[in-house]
Amino acid sequence: GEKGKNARGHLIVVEGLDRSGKTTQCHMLCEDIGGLDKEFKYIKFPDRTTATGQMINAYLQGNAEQSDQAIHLLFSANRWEAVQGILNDLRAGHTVVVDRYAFSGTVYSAAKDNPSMSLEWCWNPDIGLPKPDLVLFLDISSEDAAKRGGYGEERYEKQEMQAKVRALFKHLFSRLNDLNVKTINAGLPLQEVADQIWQAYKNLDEAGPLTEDLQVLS
Ligand code: NYM
Repeated sequence: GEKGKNARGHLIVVEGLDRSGKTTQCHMLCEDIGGLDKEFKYIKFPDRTTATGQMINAYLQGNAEQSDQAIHLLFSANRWEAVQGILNDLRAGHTVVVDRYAFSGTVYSAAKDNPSMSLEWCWNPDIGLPKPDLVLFLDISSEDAAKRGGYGEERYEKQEMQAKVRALFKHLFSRLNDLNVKTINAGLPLQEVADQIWQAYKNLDEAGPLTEDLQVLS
């Protein structure tokens, strides 16, 4: 359909465990959006290229230590520093596809079971970030994820941690009830997952141009 001049782009977030196929699916989604002759932008968090991203990368690879609180806030800062760029793209009418976001930020930190970091505490620094129009949660059991060639060498890539993260994702999404979350069985074959993601995107796109202002996470 014709896009109104003031229509903003959609903000779409893809979330899930390590090895759930997020990055592959983001690329397939972007390719299909581009195929409709629409402009899109792909963003991945953590963005390891920035100053905060380099600190996060060193932490994840085991080359630097950080307190649980400090690394949590660095992950959040790594999103906050990207906000103006995301808003500019959305206002230009581009679809923005985001690979991990505040939801990963909250559940990976909460899964550490640090008694001073409740789920609420972990969510707090991301309050005010642009709110996605659609969250695609690629759900896979930690057992099935582990079968996909095994986890890597980074921090958090252990099955016990992943099982906690999965439970916390479900808990967090059940609590954020004004959020548009679509859970997709990521244990299905690649193309079936891609088809379901595409259907969810089409539903959003066919609902018509977005003229209202973007909301924020609360
Ligand atoms: N991660 C990712 C967090 O702990 N907090 C965050 O805010 C984000 C965005 O970083 N195991 C974790 C999840 C992953 C790790 O992500 C690196 P990726 O998508 O593998 O680069």
